[in-house]
Amino acid sequence: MFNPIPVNKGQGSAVLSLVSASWTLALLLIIAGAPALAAELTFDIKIERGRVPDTMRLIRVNEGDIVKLRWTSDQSLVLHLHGYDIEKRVVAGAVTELAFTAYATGRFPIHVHAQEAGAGGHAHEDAPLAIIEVYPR
Ligand SMILES: [Cu+2]
Repeated sequence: MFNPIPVNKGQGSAVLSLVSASWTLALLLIIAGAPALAAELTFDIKIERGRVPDTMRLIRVNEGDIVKLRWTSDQSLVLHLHGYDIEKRVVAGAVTELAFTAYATGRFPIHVHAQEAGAGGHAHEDAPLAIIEVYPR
């Protein structure tokens, strides 16, 4: 009579921990579900004499991703991400982060605006510095 009691206790707690483990797993799947769909992506991009290395000129992300572009440049300049219409001043030698959520799909060029350019100082006839491609999910 005294033997089955500790055995039962052991089985009971094993079942309980199994149940709580599957609940933990279910919760983890629910919590991880949303971030698994949208990634947070950081790109370090170096501008030298107004140019980005060819390997970094095309940036591919997916719709909904949180995109962080970390720029460094040997010259101070202003970046313009078209479509999203974000302008960022990059000061030579400092890291400047241009962050956005890729809610719109398509192909979006990043242009350099001369630092001293006023409201009308676009120079879009130049090839883009880099291109962001946002793919639909
Ligand atoms: Cu522009």
